[in-house]
Amino acid sequence: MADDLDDVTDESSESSEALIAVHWREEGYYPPPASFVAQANASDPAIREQFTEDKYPDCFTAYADLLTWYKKWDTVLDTSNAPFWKWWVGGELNASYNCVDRHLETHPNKAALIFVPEPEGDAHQAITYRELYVRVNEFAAVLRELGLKAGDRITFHMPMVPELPVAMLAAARLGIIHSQVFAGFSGTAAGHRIADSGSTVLVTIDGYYRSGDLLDHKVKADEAVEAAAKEGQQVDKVLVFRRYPGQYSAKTPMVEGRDVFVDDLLAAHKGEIVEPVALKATDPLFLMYTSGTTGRPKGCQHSIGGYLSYVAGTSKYYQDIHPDDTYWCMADIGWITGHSYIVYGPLALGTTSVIYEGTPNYPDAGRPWRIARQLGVNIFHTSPTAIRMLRKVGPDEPAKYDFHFKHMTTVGEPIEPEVWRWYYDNVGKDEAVIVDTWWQTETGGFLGSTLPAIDSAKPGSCGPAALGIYPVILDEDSNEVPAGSGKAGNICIRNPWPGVFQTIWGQPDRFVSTYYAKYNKDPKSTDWRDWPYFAGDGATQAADGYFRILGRVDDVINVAGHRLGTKELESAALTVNEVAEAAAVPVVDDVRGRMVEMYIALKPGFDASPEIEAKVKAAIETDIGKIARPKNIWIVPDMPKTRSGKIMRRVIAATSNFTDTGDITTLANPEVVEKIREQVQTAK
Ligand code: 6R9
Repeated sequence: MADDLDDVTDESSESSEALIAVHWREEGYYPPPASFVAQANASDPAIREQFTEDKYPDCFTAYADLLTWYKKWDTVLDTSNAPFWKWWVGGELNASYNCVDRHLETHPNKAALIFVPEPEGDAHQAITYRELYVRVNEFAAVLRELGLKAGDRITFHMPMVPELPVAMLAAARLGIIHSQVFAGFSGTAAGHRIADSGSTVLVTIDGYYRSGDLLDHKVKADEAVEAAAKEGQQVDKVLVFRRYPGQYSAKTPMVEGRDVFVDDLLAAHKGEIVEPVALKATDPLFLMYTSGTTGRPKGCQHSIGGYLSYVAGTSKYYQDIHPDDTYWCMADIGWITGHSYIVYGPLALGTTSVIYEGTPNYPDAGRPWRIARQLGVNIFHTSPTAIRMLRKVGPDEPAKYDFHFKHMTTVGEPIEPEVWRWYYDNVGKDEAVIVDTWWQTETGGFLGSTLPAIDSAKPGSCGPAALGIYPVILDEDSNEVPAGSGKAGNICIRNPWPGVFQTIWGQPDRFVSTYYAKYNKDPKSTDWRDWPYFAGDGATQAADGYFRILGRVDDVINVAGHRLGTKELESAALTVNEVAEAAAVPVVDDVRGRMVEMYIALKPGFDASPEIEAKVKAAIETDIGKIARPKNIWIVPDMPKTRSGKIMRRVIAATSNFTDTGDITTLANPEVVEKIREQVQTAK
């Protein structure tokens, strides 16, 4: 366990985002419009009383009852192997059945998914629940033929196309644990995740559109297989979906015996039915990799029963999803938001979920609003980065289109009150509520948010805790930081909830040390009260109980809502021969919220040059992907260090952000700070 304790040490907080948090003043309240309240799933404030601590954990049966079970649970929450919580023990269900089959009785011909390809001339494709049923069954038949069975892992490296949810639901039907890797990640990054999860099958696609370019995606699969092999994991089969038969895939090189086009395999399974397997509620549904302090990504393991009940419940009460809504979450299914709130939550509730292939501002900033108008979207869900971008490039665009949202969400990073108000006024047109939802890959679903018909929204704050979640802000000495004190601390959740991840795949000690060890005083305790969940975010709580999230307190940088580990970035930079030392720090950015700046010190005998910068950039793109591209790379004479030789990221971050470096007199080389400051700040 000790190995990974550095996930939460003081050194980690050296470069924390929370340190550079922008401090906003308290904002006014925005109550929900009466039209929204009149139709909301939860409009009676008494709902909170059903989730108070004295009714915990049984309160969550309201969420589990939204699902169809083969067998009901015997125990709501089993804490005997703390902090590896088990929800709905004894229960049996199938996620694919809950998201697909059961809706055939009530609305088989309603669209489950509407796929909007990026090229605007291409027609959108509505996939009804019945068609989804057929496609999921046929793909499940393919997976079964390959010999995959419950408990095996499968990796998807797929963009935003409907084949991805089909593949996820097909895997879930058989109990195969899926691990979807964001398509923007490099082949090498996918390879690490394949190896870590022990997948023998990779599912990919020939190509897809992104900002006007048709990207060759299959090439990444070849790199991924190679990278996985280097780590000792053999991939036996690569299944390739054809996005553009004829146009593109004719050129796709296929490795004999390993690579197969999915449509060739499907031909043998037309109309085949694969009965959903009754699985234990505590069995894993999927892995979702996220970045942490050490270079190795963490495969967050989510359960079938706990996770699905939590996303169904929060989709109902927080997203206010009704079966006849047209719901569009413009996130990517490669991230947890897409898993929970494009696929599993909305489909469990039997609504219509929109999948958009492209970027928000391609070909122009009116695209999202044209899609909303054309499809009659009434619930819209996106990130502050997308809102900032749309506001910047097309501030008046929304007014040009006749669309009407009743509900809008923001997720993934703090939203500035200015940006919030633009979203409210221009996109919501004074008709929509906004929920600012704070949560994480690890948490499965929302932790902090307003109940939209009950609580007023307050720009810049996510709101109070979600139903049945009891947060607390703790300082480094485990003291509670009181609400209204204006002080920040580490936000923790005092209790387990159904959506919480079960473990880090293959790294149970790291799971305990990263998330639970910091505030646990008795490692043997089986009482959940002894195991506060450490979220890794800095936060304050106002006197009204609303939380404001300030950013990460660990070595994670949240770029446009995507988590990047500083260690991952630094190890990539260190693969360049000339580089002696590397430090990644967060810098405030107008559009992306935060970006990465890399500081590099070279080995003796090398001089700074644009070529070395280019090599560092290329190394990061190869190892992680284009999303990790630094805003700036600074080749500096030396790194500011403590006497024990630790790089002082806090000092470097202050230089990048033009903030106060604090006391530097105890450094081993304080003189270098001034040199770096001059170099960087003059250049900016
Ligand atoms: C869902 C998701 C998690 C980290 C989290 C926090 C930041 C997420 C936020 C927010 C402020 C919000 N974060 N939602 N910060 N306000 N509404 O984003 O998961 O990719 O794991 O990121 O994102 O720092 O710890 P994930």
